[in-house]
Amino acid sequence: MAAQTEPDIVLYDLACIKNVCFSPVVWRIRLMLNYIEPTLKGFGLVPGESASKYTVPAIQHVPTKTYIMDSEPIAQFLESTYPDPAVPLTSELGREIEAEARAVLGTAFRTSVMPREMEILSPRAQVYFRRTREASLGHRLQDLLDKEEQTWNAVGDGMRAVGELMRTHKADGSFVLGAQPSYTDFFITGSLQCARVVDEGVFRRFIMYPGYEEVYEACLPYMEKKD
Ligand SMILES: N[C@@H](CCC(=O)N[C@@H](CS)C(=O)NCC(=O)O)C(=O)O
Repeated sequence: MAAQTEPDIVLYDLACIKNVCFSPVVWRIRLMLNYIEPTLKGFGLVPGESASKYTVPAIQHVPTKTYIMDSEPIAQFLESTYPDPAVPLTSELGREIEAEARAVLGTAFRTSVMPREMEILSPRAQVYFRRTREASLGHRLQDLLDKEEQTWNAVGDGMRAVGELMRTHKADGSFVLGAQPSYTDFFITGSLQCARVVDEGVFRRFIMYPGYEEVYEACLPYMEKKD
């Protein structure tokens, strides 16, 4: 019997000179794929990746020739197509954490990660991202770094509050909902891993707040495959 070489899922990612996944939204889906990998392997499938178009993440589901873009619809598709192991996509606590994290972690992230990620994008991607990001900001990406300390001071209380929320079920385990991962863990860890690939110092700054490192470390088994 011929070995099956065609992947079931093709994940589209950004071009990065470190040749690793770094976009926070792509990491959400990669974490989910790596978590359900035993299921995919059970079907005799091998993973494979390709280049990006439009926004990433985007996937191609090869057996059904389905293309899907954006992390949320991709997560819904994966969860309904590969329900075992389950990845709870929403919970009341998860929604609250994601909304708060978008506001506080997102603000610090945009200030500290966005200007620095230029360094690791492929040269073509860098030109494109610099042009589009600077046009929407109305100033140079570099200027964000002038307000870095001020920004982190302003989000400190919010960062601590999100960390506290993430420890709600700490008696049952390190994940947001306790013993098993949910989409919220991949949401948070995706951003932390992106920060880490871009700049270790920024990553350390995030995990100084209690609660973040626990979730990140609990997700480490699903980050071994990162290219
Ligand atoms: N809401 C989308 C966001 C996707 C997104 O903005 N991806 C960025 C990379 S982090 C991208 O591909 N940008 C391309 C562009 O801005 O043209 C998701 O959750 O997937």
